[in-house]
Amino acid sequence: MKHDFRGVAPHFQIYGDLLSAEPYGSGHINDTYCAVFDQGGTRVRYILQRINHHIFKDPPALMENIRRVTTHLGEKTAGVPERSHRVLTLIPTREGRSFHRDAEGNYWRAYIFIENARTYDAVESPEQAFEAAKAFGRFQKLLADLPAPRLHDTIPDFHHTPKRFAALEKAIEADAFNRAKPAKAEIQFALNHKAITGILLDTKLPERVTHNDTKFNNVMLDDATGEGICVIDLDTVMPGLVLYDFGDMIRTTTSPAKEDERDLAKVRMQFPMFEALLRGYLTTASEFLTGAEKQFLAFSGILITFEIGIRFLTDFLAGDTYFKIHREGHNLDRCRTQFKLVESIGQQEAAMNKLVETI
Ligand code: ADP
Ligand code: GN1
Ligand code: MG
Repeated sequence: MKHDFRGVAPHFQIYGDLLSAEPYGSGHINDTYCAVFDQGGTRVRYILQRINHHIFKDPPALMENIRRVTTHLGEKTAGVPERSHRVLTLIPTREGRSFHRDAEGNYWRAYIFIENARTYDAVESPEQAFEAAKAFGRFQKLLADLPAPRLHDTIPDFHHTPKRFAALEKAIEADAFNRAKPAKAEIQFALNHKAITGILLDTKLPERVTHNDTKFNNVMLDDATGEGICVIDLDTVMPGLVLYDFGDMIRTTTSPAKEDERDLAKVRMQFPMFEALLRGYLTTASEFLTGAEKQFLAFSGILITFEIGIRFLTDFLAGDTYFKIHREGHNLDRCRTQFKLVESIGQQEAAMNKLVETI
């Protein structure tokens, strides 16, 4: 056991007896646990999370963002049935704070468990793509009037692709783990695409409150109806471009393969998934998107997939210190799927743009 997650639960305003607590989910960054409590004879689950403070350097600021965002979402959905199923709800500590700091300096938070819904690591149908995009679009819409001040940047320059590219160049040059050789083809692919990195930043696009990590397994789909019921993983909610969010939806919701699939023949952008994604997103986002934003919707998929690809490649070259890995070469495998997908989206970009124009 890496952390005393059982010892953490009593610090939150959760009543009854702790029955069990086990690691949960497949995120790359935080440590997530499901804690089960007996409350008067009923088993109630909660989510406990240790924030990765090596990656998120200012957890109190991050939690201030999450508190503000979840409060705003809660207010905007007041009166909606099953609100705590549709919006993440933080459980305060016994002192009324949004996080608990343990003796080792770890930061913890607790959430109401969203029951009768689940996340998927790979998309299974166009309906799922539609629902995920609709939920993320609604999320952006509900946060459009978040009162000032500006949210904290929980990771500065998170989607600054040219800076991500510069970090890759540094890792290639250092080659600290002698891994440039096995990654030769991927490094070449990355270098060949350097010119696309600045395209969105060079275009004047509005800054909005965005999620910034809209991968498919960060939205919970209702088990019974399939509805995109709740957007989760709010650590990176901060000022950004909506295209970062839509790009990451294309990246994770149009290919049938998992992010770490080794059989690259399975990796491809499926047009019907893109169409469903676009239609789902526009049901909620069309009322605020500008013409310039619409113009880059398809391209955002190429850019964000490339950006995450170079981040995996950088981490592989630098010795796997950022993303959790579960096997040797895991980050290189992930990079390969991303680059294969960049090619596949690129081949269909013109048709994707045409579709955007017709909707
Ligand atoms: P990470 O930043 O590591 O990706 P997430 O916040 O996405 O962490 O949580 C990891 C997984 O835990 C999610 O993919 C989801 O399956 C599950 N999860 C997170 N929050 C909840 C919640 N409130 N209710 C139910 N499941 C959740
Ligand atoms: C990480 O936390 P998780 O697993 O949802 C990462 C994202 C990447 C994603 C790639 C804070 O997301 O930026 O796109 O992995 N989150 C952070 O799967 O770096
Ligand atoms: Mg996640």
